[in-house]
Amino acid sequence: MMTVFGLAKTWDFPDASPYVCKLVMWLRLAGIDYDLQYVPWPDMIEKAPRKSVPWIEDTDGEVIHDTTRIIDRLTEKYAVQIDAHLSDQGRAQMRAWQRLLEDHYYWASLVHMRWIDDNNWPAYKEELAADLEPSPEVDAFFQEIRDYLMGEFNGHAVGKMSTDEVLKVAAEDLDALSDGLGGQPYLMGDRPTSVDAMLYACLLQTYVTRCTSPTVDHARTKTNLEAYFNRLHAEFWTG
Ligand SMILES: N[C@@H](CCC(=O)N[C@@H](CS)C(=O)NCC(=O)O)C(=O)O
Repeated sequence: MMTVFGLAKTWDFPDASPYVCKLVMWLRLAGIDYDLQYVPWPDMIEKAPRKSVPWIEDTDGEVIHDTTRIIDRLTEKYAVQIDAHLSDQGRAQMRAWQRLLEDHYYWASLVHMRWIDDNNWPAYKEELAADLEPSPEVDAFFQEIRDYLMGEFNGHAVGKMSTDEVLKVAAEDLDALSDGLGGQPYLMGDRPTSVDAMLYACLLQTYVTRCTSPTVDHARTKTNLEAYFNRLHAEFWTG
């Protein structure tokens, strides 16, 4: 069976990383069996081909990293049809949603509420370190990772914004996603497509988080997004 390498089970997510959640959801949408194995820090940095999760090792030994590359390769290798019905315009629209989710919402919402917001960091760190014996070394290690993530956040466009601005643009993303979804069952219409995997992952880590944030409060006002999330969750995870 294909192995997916992730970071750690966190709260009620299959993995701390939204990208791992995206990939395992995509594999479920595509009907491909997988085994999720965790490679927590610091081992992940040593073992991951690009120092980030997820990566996969397929049954034939092929190793692939980066969710978009993994999905493209598996689509080709196993003739996965979930996006086959999309027109060129549909594919362009799907790409734009993907970029909004991965290059914007991920930072303005998910990274911000867990890694940057001082109110949520202690609880998140406690969860990340749950399997480790508490010690000053463990504290120092997670502070180092937080500093690294803060550096990445600051180097990103939203990192230049005030907290109020970050919360505003995260809310705008949710508004756009809610309006884009409208009353459709899936983001691209009547059938699930690859982008539903990342939308599901982002909403999972927004609705099922233990962080408190105006972004989470705003997401709760988007009843069509919450209903979409609950439906996919029931269909593919708990059903
Ligand atoms: N473009 C990559 C992004 C993966 C990514 O950013 N993973 C994060 C976890 S959510 C990570 O491993 N970060 C560690 C690092 O950047 O060193 C993908 O689609 O797989």
